[in-house]
Amino acid sequence: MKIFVNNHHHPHDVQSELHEGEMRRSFECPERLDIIIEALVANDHQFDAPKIPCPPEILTAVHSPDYLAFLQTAWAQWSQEHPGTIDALGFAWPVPGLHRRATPPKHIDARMGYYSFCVDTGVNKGTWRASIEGAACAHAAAQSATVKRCAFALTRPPGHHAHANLYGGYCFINNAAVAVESFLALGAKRVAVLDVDYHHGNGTQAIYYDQENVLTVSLHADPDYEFPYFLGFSEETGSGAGLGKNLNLPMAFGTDYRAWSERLEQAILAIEAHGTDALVIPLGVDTHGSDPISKFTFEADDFERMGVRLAALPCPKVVTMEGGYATEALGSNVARFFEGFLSSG
Ligand code: Q9C
Ligand code: ZN
Repeated sequence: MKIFVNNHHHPHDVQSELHEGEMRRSFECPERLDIIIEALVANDHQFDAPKIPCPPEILTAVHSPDYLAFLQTAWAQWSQEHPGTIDALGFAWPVPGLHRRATPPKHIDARMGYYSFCVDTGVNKGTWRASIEGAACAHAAAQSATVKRCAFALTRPPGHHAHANLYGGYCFINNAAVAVESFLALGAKRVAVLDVDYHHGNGTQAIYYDQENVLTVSLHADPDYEFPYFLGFSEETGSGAGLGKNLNLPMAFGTDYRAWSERLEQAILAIEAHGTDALVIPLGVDTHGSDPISKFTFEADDFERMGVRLAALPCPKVVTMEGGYATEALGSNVARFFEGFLSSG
């Protein structure tokens, strides 16, 4: 299995996250990726860097052109308006009732809110480069998996919270959706996304909500009590041609792997019924009991069990790296997942 690693993530090191009413460094930090790489090196894995950028037609299949243009220029615009600052953060949002104009706003402070959905996600000088390299990793992973059955896009920032025209939840480019579009461009007809991160994959759901050929499934903490709060409920089943092609499996705080894995079997039945010929797995290990911002109770062994179970699904698979913030456990949790995932050959 090839692992496509993002070698341009370090400068995306956001110092400003509003957490429990105070500012702190982001939980989504560069050490995360370094720690995962270290653990995979210890397990004799090797790494490739993507050889080409993600093709523009793949990026624009996932994100709107104005959103991509915003992301690419946000830091330049921000630092011109606010010289000497280290992070760009939105603070005003066009919530319903405040928003009648059809056109995007001009001022960078307004644009930060217009293209985001929460205040936990800062942008800095390195955000665009890190994000676009992540898309290259996801694209390369889909190309590799089409030939060699599976591949891993080892990248940060994560992607599954990013919508077509919104960043948030530490995510900017939806790498899982990039892998979906790359699979489709390579001839896959019926793709599924199985999101095992602790948080609902709201961005991926939204991107494919009305699409019949892409099934989106997410197992996650109940959004009545957990981020992203406004999407991820079980009654969200898709719309239009995509009706029946979105499956949300929300679970209570304290959920352990035994209970979670029963919902996983339900997810797998849906993936089989879809006639899936390529699978994308947004992998978050923030389900671990020691995660500082999450409330499931998985143990290290459980990630290996999960890997074994997912390996049994018979189509080409791309795994994308999403959340996981317990820096002591992060490396071994990801390594254990791949011990299971690759154990049967
Ligand atoms: N200050 C992923 O796991 N932010 N994103 C919590 C606490 C939401 C997590 C706010 C967490 C987003 C990819
Ligand atoms: Zn998460």
